[in-house]
Amino acid sequence: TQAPAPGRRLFLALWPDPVVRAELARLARRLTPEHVPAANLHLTLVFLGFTPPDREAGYRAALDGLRPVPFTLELDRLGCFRGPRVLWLGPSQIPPALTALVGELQRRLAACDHEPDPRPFAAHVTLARRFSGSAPAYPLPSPIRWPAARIVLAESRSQPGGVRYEPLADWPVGL
Ligand code: 2AM
Repeated sequence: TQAPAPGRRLFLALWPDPVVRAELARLARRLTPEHVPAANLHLTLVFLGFTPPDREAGYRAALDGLRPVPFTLELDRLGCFRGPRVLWLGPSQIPPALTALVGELQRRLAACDHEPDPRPFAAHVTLARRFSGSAPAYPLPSPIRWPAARIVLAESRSQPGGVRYEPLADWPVGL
C-alpha cells in the first residue's frame, strides 16, 4: 500500500473575533438546529484546496507583509446554495477594500502557481449545511457588523465528529 501524499486542505478566511462569532452563532442557532458549530464560523476569502508542504511554504512566503486596508462588513442578507444545501449569511454591499483584498491575495498566490477559482468571489458565512429548509424570506432584523480584524490561513480537517478548522497563521487587518 502507498502512503497518501503529504499535504493539507487549506483556505484563507476572515476570522471573527469572539464577539462577532457569538453573534453569528446566536443567529445560526435561532435559524436552524442544523447550524454549524460556533467554532467553524468564518468567511472564506480564497479556497486553496489540497496543498503539499512545499507549496504551503510558498504561499506563506507570498503572503508575508500582507497589510489589508480596514473595512467593516454589514452582514444583512440570508441565502441558500441549493446543491450543497448551505444556509449562508452575507453582505448585500461588498466594501471596496474587501474586493481589493481578495484581488491582492489572488495576485500574490498566482505568483506561486495557485489556480484561481473560476467562479466569482461570493462573500458568505456558512451558517448551516445539509439545511432542509429554505432561506427565511423576512429581512434580517438587525445586520451583524463585522469589523475585519484578522485573516487566517486555516486547515480543514475531517474528523469523526465532523469537519473542524484549525488556524495555522494569521495576518492582522489595519494595524
Ligand atoms: P462553504 O462554507 O461555502 O462550504 C473550508 O472548507 C471553506 O472553504 C468553507 O468556507 C468552504 O465554503 C470553502 N470551500 C470548500 N470547498 C471549496 C471549493 N471547492 N471552492 C471554494 N470554496 C470552497
